[in-house]
Amino acid sequence: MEEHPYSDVLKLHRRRRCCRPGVLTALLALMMTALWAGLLTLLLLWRWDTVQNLKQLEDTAALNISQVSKDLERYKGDQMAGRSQEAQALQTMEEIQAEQRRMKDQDSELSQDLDGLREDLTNLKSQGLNERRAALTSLEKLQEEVSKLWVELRVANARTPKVTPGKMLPPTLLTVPLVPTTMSTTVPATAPATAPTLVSTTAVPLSLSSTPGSMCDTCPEEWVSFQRKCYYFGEGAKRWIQARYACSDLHGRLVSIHSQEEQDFLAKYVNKKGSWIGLRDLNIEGEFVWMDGSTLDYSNWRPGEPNNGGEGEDCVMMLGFGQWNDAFCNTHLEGWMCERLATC
Ligand code: MMA
Ligand code: CA
Repeated sequence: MEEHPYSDVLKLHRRRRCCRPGVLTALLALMMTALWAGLLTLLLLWRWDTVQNLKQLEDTAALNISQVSKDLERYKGDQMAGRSQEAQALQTMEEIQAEQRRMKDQDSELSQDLDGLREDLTNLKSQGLNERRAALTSLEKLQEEVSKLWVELRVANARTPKVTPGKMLPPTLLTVPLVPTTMSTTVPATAPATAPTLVSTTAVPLSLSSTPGSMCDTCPEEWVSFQRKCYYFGEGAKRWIQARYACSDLHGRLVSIHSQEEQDFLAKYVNKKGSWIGLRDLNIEGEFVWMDGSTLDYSNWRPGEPNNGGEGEDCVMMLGFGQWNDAFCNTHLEGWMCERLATC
């Protein structure tokens, strides 16, 4: 407890009046002591306050440090988790890549298998085609034989007039399956008594000299009848050989032209950009032969043709206006003309 300074002075004053100088000095000393004590107390208080503040600061700092270290740990934990996730993602990616590689391998294996299968299919197809062609050729030969026999039969019938014309040909022969066009159904009026010698090629020319008075003009659907033959006017880009096969697939063959009338009739149906016909000079240059083996007894060449131009021209086309031109056999022509014999 501090005393009011004025009270001390008053007391001093009173004591001055009442007391001696020794007492005054003592009083002064006391006062000084009290003053110092007060100051000391103040100092101590200030120091205590400071210490308290410091302590508080220390606590806060410690708290902050622990908070920061906790955050740091959490951050570290997060980082670790991130890293492990990253590693996991990397692993997954590697797995996906490996899977992709495996799939690629499988894919290439599959495409190889597919190529193999395709090749097999092509082989099978060409084998089938070859077999079919071989069968067709045999059939043509067979029909040639039948035709010979038929001629012989007709000759024999001519010698024995008892046989009536209706019974001369079994109906089955008139409707020989597949290729009736290749049949020579009659003997020419000037036929010798013995069987005539037929062309040595497998092809048999169409003979139109049928029984006098008979109406042989029956054609399959989409075929046009003209003078006892049926004609099919194919459309669609084809090389000469493809046109030939297209006709044989339709049980016919590329046309042979033997008269101006036939030429005029065909010219009405020719493709405007040209159509393949059954004439070519493949074996001997300049020696044109009809595919049915018949002789070249009529022609309608464009002036200047055949000229065997360019890389060589061995196949004959009818130009859009009817005249003929020898052309490169691999040219794709839009038109091709087939024929077969009309049935009676
Ligand atoms: C074409 C081709 C030949 C033909 C000539 C006529 C350029 O070649 O069609 O076959 O002989 O034309 O000019
Ligand atoms: Ca030509």
